Amino acid sequence: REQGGRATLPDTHPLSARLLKITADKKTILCVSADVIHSEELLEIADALGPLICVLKTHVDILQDFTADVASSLKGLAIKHNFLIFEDCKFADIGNTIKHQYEGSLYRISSWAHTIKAYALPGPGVLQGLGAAGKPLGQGCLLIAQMSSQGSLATGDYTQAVVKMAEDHIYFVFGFINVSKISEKPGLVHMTPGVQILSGGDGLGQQYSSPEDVICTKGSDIIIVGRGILASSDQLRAAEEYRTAGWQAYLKNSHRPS
Ligand code: UP6
Repeated sequence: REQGGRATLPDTHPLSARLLKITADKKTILCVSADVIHSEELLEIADALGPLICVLKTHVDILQDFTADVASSLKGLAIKHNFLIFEDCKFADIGNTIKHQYEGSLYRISSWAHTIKAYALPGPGVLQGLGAAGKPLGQGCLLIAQMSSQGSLATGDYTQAVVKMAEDHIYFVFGFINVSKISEKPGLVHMTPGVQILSGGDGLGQQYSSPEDVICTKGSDIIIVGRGILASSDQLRAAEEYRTAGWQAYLKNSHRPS
């Protein structure tokens, strides 16, 4: 089933449906990870690369100069270019604490990020806490089922338990952070970080796979690319290269749900 078809299945989370529709409409499965420390640069990236991406991933806690205005500008750019905002604050605490972290603090993440991601490690209270704040706003959550980093402990039985938790909470969870496809439910979206056209690592544990490997061999849906684009002297050209590589891999992918 093509992305647009998956989007219309009855048990597909509205956010999955929206994301799959964006990928089909814009012909892109590229999520850019805008890991920069200045808000102005973040907004420039969002505006310049917005037409090429389906998701913009932020790390708001590495910004040196975040303000509420930055969040509203980001929201405006997400509407202008039709992408989702994914704040990559990795929540892992008891439900009550992460509810505060998600809706409160300086960042008020639930008011501007369509999705966040969480560790399943503390148990389903994580989703109760985040869901209490995010569900009424129409936001969703990705569960970290596997990690791209070397020696990750999120493997085997742990990964299987995360899949079960996601499938039990599809009212709020709409997908995974994963290395390879782990659920057959077409409404759950698989998003993979650690992507560069040239494989290798960063010397700090990150491991890279190519868009073709991630999509065609591992069966994922979305490629998350940070430094592969950000470190380029021509970010627009690099983003176009990743958009094309990702979309060609998507078209070739025999694993895509049918
Ligand atoms: N990220 C990973 N691996 C994971 C989960 N998240 O790399 O398992 C995030 C990092 C970073 C981005 O926090 O924001 O994805 C990858 O950036 P890079 O492409 O520059 O390595």
